[in-house]
Amino acid sequence: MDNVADQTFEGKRGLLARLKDRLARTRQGFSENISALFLGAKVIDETLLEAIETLLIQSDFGMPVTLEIMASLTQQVQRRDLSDPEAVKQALRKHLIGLLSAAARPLTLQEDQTQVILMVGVNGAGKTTTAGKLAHYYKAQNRSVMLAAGDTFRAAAVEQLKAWGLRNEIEVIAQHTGADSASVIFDGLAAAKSRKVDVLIADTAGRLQNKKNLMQELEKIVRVVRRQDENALKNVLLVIDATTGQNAIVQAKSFLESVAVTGIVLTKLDGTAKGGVVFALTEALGLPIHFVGVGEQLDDLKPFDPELFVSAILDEADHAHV
Ligand SMILES: Nc1nc2c(ncn2[C@@H]2O[C@H](COP(=O)(O)OP(=O)(O)OP(=O)(O)O)[C@@H](O)[C@H]2O)c(=O)[nH]1
Ligand SMILES: [Mg+2]
Repeated sequence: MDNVADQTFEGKRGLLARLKDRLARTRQGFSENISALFLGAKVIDETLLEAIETLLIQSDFGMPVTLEIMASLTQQVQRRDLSDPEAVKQALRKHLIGLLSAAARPLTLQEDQTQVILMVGVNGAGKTTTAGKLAHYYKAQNRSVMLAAGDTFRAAAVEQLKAWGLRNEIEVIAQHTGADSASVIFDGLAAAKSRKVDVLIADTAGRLQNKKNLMQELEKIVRVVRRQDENALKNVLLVIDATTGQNAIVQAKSFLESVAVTGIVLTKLDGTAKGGVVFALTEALGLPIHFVGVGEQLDDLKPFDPELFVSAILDEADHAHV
């Protein structure tokens, strides 16, 4: 079932139930602890606030975000705006949604021309898988999609992307291993334009001989595509593996130095107990989070929805707030 259909069919309640299911690890790491903490607390005191702070740090929210949240909660407690632990939980919820709201932005496609979505990121982050899932996402919205196998370095990369092409029943433009990556994507865009395809999703390598080579290759791809059609490349998506925690931020910054990244896809949220990394990334990079990956199947890519996400990690009942 596709995203668009299941949003209208199941409604937000069903989506929350499914997201909570996929975020089971974060629920064990963060949600269950926070639920227990609020259930156990009778009054607001230092112990409660310190326990929240510890949990935020353990869940990879990062120091800047943790300190900001704690300052806000403490201030509200001192002003006597919050009367009981439940009010603290609601204030936390509101604050968390606020932190993410600016970052949640759907990835919109132009109507009138073929456009390229370039996937970049370190090896193993989930670029190829996300390219396959994105193709499914846009096909479900009745957009025509092609894939370009821009990872010409890793031996099995082309076959892996072709498998996603088969699954989606769409064309994959590819050359042999060792071919010039920019030329594959150039061919892909030429083919996509001549067939009036809406979107060409271009995979790239996550590792070359060294980091400098990789960055030069990505710069060349951007240069070549822009020269071919200056309006085609509106989206360069940095794919980040959520399970790498705070390391993800360091890696992301090194990409931002070379490539004009426009947004983030955060993968493997189903595999981490530390969903707090979403907040740390938002604060550190200031880039929109377009999608989150919550599994390895075709429909395991979801547009990022802060309210659903916060409800899922605060382990709220499925009927609450949605
Ligand atoms: N559980 C889970 N696994 C994922 C997700 N996204 C990707 N994976 C898995 O992560 C592994 C690496 O994914 P790839 O798509 O091959 O990563 P890549 O960035 O293309 O890696 P390179 O081609 O080596 O640069 C695969 O086993 C994927 O199935 C996700 O959202 N959840
Ligand atoms: Mg790959």
